[in-house]
Amino acid sequence: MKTTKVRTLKHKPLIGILTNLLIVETGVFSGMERIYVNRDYVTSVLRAGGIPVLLPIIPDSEAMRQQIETVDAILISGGQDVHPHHYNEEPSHLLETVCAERDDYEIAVIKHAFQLQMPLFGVCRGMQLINVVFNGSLYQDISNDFQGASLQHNHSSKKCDPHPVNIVQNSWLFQVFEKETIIANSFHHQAIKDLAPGFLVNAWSKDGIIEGIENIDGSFVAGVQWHPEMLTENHPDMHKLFCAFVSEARKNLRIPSCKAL
Ligand SMILES: [Mn+2]
Repeated sequence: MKTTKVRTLKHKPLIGILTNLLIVETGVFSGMERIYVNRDYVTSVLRAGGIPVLLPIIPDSEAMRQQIETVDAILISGGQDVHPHHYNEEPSHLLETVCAERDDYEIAVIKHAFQLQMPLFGVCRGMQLINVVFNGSLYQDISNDFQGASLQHNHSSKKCDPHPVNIVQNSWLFQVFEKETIIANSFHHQAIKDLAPGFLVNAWSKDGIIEGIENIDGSFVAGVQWHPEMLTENHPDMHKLFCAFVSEARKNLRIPSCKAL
């Protein structure tokens, strides 16, 4: 018998997780490209009640549109520096690895998902890329470009000393945490310079780095500069953050049979 594949409110939302490219360095598959994402993203989405779906970088824009229309929300993972051409700057000597193919794909995904009013949440590079797509800019290297950076924002080990982050009242993020200060890990050498129009800062570090943004009007777009996905197992605040994103995705379940429920 033919079945109709329609998701309803009874289903968990599908969270599309944008992935990265890795070139295998050793062994029989040396030189081959792999598609991957850190497992923490998958685990955190599952723990928060979503179904993780990994979305590989694909160069065909029509295929990309179909690809992202299969999910209910997009989680933009961390990774390389965004190429500064995307915010009209030349590369500085402190720019680190970039991936043009990933930039192009993810910029197209963010634009199309936003047109579809699909919830978007960015982590680290993901937040920075959101800011760039909506016409903001970045510091290419905090230590060189941002006067007054006093905290260690770029830890080299997963077991870093976290830095505190102040949450801005009346923001979506404040509704999530219900507190003015949280503790965040920090693995970034870049940061937002000019905030994109239409967004507000919802989190600051004490030395003045933007640690979170959200859009003011319209469909849900937000991001944080730290890596909550690495913390959800032991930090209830970060689990709540993923739950809040998944609940935004749940609102977006496309449900042709909704009225019949
Ligand atoms: Mn930081």
